[in-house]
Amino acid sequence: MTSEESFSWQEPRNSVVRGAFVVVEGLDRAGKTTQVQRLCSKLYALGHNIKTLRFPDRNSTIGQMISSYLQNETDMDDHVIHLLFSANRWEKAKWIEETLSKGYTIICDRYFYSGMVYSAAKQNPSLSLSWTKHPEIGLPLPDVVVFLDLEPWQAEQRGGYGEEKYEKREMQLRVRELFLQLLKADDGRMKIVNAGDGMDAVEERIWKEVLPCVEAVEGGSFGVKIGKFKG
Ligand code: FDM
Ligand code: MG
Repeated sequence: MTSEESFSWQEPRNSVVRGAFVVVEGLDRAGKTTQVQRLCSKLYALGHNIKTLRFPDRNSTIGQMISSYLQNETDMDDHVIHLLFSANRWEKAKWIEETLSKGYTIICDRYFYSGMVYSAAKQNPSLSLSWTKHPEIGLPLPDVVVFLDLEPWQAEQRGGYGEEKYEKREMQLRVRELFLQLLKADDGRMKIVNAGDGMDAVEERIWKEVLPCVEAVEGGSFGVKIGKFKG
């Protein structure tokens, strides 16, 4: 049973001011997919209305172009692939806003934080971290972002590593540095979680960061309006 099948069809069971927009970020093989599923199950068991999302969304036409690039089947200019990743989010922007307004909390596996740091990590001189932000401006802003932090050497020891384009030590080291740089400049919505230990410990840490935020947003403390990324 995938998280998509188990969580997407129910009508909202609880009436809330709006759903929370929760993003889980991290390096490749940081355990995001497992943790997203666990988080959804726990929230759902408590009666929250939940939907999941992941980027890249490989189902759309743009998503298929991205997938082919990641699998080294096609090559593209660094700016072009960056803009496709961003377009892939814009395809879902309206759905995100409507779904949150209906009272669903969305748990999202990667978002524009990945978009920015993976592109900037390529060290293309005309593709700085600040350049990468521009196409993301105006996208729905998450209420909380959990960054699952681990050292690239730990990720490498996990199954399936090295299959896709960016799963290389040098790249992952720069991605991690850039994630940490974003965290330093952040307004407090990004939470760093040590993801180097066992799955249960990591799950508990994520829960401590996410549950209070979900309860506050659903209860109305963050207002009805969904924020927009300002760059
Ligand atoms: N990735 C992901 C990007 O480079 N930009 C983006 O905007 C997003 C959402 O795609 F290496 C990278 C990160 C990762 C790859 O992601 C595929 P998954 O989560 O491993 O499927
Ligand atoms: Mg991957």
